[in-house]
Amino acid sequence: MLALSRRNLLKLGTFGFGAAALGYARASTAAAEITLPIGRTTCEIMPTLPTAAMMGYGPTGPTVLHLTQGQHVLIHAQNRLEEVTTVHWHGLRGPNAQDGVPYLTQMPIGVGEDYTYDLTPKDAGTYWFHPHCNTLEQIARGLAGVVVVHEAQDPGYDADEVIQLRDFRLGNDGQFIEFTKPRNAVRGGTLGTVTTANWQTDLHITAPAGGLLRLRLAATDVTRVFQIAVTGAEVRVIAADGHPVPAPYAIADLPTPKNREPVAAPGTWPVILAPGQRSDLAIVMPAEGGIVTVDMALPGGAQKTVATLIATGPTLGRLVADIKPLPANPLSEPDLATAQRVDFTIGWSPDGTAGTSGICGDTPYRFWSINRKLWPGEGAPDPANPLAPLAEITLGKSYIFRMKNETKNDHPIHLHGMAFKLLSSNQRDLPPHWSDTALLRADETVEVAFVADNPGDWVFHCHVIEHQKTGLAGLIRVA
Ligand SMILES: [Cu+2]
Repeated sequence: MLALSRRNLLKLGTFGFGAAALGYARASTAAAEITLPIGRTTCEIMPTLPTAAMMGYGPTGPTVLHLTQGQHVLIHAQNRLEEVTTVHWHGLRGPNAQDGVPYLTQMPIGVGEDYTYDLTPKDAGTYWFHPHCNTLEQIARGLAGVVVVHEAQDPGYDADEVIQLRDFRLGNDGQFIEFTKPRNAVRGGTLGTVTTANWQTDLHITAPAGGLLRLRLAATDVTRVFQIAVTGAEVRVIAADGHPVPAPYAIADLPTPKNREPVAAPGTWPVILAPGQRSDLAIVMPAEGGIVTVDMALPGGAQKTVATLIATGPTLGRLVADIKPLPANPLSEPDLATAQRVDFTIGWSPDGTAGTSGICGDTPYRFWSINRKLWPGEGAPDPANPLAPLAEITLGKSYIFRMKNETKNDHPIHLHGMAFKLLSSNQRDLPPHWSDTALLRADETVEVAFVADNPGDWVFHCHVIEHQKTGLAGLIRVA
């Protein structure tokens, strides 16, 4: 279960205490309190070239919090950075006051301050957490962690592992280079230079031979859209964006130089993970010594292995027939017959500039908009000009959000506080599932439906963080 790597680093940076104190990384599922230190760290992402000035949730690289469905937990965030931050719990449906959005749901956590988040996860599955303040720089420097919410009843896997997929923007010396360029922010975003799995370029994980491995993939990059496949084993997708799929399905092939747009075989779908999205895979591990690779698509039909799974020990003899649907989460089924439709157009900004507060990493540029409206940024709001919601919707009613991307860039659109059901795309056959982050590809229109069952002001934004920071964000008010 331990998702931390031994090869990865370990300088204590500003944390000032050793890994032994960090019960959070592998908290008992019975833990009711977790300490989440946030500070500077150093990590060896590129071999022999430690990257300085990273930020981490704890000093030991990628962090996984283990919670249990329905179990109350207090998470004590300790800000030991030299700047303010917050923690947003991506996909966890909780009270608005625990959502971690600066000025909207809480004041930023000041330098040296502590802040306690009070959560009781309604849903089992794979979620993640990150700052919502100076978001581009803080995530780019390493502030992203995974939340595993275990089912109240053990679903019976022989092993359970997490892989965070993300890039770092490093120069040849292993040190950070500029995180954003305006000419990229106005297009697809600024890609990282080193693609990693759990902050490593050559991740190896062992799992029981012949066993059923639950592999939780989380795309926590600020820009890159991953397409993933698994080679060397039978595999089924069992959950997407945290929530179980009704019927586990096989993964479509990756593009190849000969077949750049492969047609998915019936009953299979590609695993495409845009920033913020997750996929839980059930993998039947091969016999002892067998090798399974997790591969990603590269431009031009090339492929690259991002992680290697190695089968060890006497075979457990599990079969693909042993993969069962996970128990459904307690989501409210929208009533499509009475649902009201709300239209959103994801587009360019009507106005390229905006004032900047200088707080929370605000930028002077505004390139993007939703319904031609600009998000003023994560900084302190102007009291004379309070944030107007993009939509005000009624608690308890069903809605269809029709999201139209009128641009040529990918936009993974994330709604805080609630999960929605994917209904349709004007371009693709979508696997049936619930999500909190819907990817809109170029010129794509996607419809999602949900019950507005969580009151509050919820942020609705693109998870390409340069897009979010330059206008592609807004508020949905549920009251
Ligand atoms: Cu976007």
